Amino acid sequence: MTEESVVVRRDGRTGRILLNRPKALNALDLPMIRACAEALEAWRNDPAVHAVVIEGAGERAFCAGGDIRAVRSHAMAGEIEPVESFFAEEYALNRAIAEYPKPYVALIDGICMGGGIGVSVHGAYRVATEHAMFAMPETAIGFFPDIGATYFLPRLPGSLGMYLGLTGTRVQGADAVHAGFATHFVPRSQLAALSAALAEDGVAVLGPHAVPLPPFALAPQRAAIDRCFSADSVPGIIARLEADGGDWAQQTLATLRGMSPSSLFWSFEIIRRGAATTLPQALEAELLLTRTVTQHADFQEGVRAMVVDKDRQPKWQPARIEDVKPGEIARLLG
Ligand code: QUE
Repeated sequence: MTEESVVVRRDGRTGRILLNRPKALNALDLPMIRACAEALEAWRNDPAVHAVVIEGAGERAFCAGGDIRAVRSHAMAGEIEPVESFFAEEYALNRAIAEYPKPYVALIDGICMGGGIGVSVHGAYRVATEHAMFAMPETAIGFFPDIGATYFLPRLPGSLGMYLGLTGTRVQGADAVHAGFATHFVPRSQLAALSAALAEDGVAVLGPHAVPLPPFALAPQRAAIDRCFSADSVPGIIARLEADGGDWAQQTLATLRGMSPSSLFWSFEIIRRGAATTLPQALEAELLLTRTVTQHADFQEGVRAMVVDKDRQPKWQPARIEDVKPGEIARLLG
């Protein structure tokens, strides 16, 4: 017997979507994306469904991302069609969530990265527990922050989004509300009660279940983040971090120097452009970039090193930020 990778059901006034591939940290593959999209369409005009609630199975993850391993295999085999379908349908789902006419609530109690952010952050309500962990770590695999991240990252406070998108820094628990990933902070111990209350009474119960936020852990770095990550290029960011010279700046430099240099450039550029576009335009630009980036050596090497072989020793080409040719990046972005 095979378990369903997405469990769709009605619960009181809510439609429920359970991402149910806990051994793969609920990472989204194409059948899961289609199941989510179909559920949303079925409930769109169903008067019995007042709100949609999405959650992840298991203790560890809401959703760790997309099935990037399959994307790499297809890309390396020259199979363009399944790669295109995966991203096109994933981004269409992200847009459908943003434009959904009913309240959409994500309950995030664990890892939420990449594609997991795509099926949560565009909804009206995102509940984070103290175990929630948000990150956009794509520069570590030679990819870029997609799923509409090029729209929402530039809309986070100051240059926080550029910082989080280039470094992949993790944002945990209540910090997710401070940063703008989540809207409500609810303790894990209260999540089952909240879930039941949502089914009974709808989204009005969210506020009363939320608890006050502790201070933002990134508050001490906010000024330096804005100063360094508002530079007008990747080399400009590097120069400002080098000029800063403090502990945070040195750690951030070391992090950036581990990422795909090419990926830093194309991610910087598409996040910068996303500040001035609509979400549909941002998703369209992301889809265009997937076509070239999935053919790039750094994407294939990055997924190999971080997801397939897990040696965490990617060999980037070029290996140094200083050796990236801006003209080649511009060509990839079209
Ligand atoms: C950086 C990433 C991803 C990653 C690891 C990184 C990513 C992604 C996955 C992932 C996680 C669990 C799975 C899976 C893929 O890992 O985007 O198939 O089961 O989706 O260091 O960007």
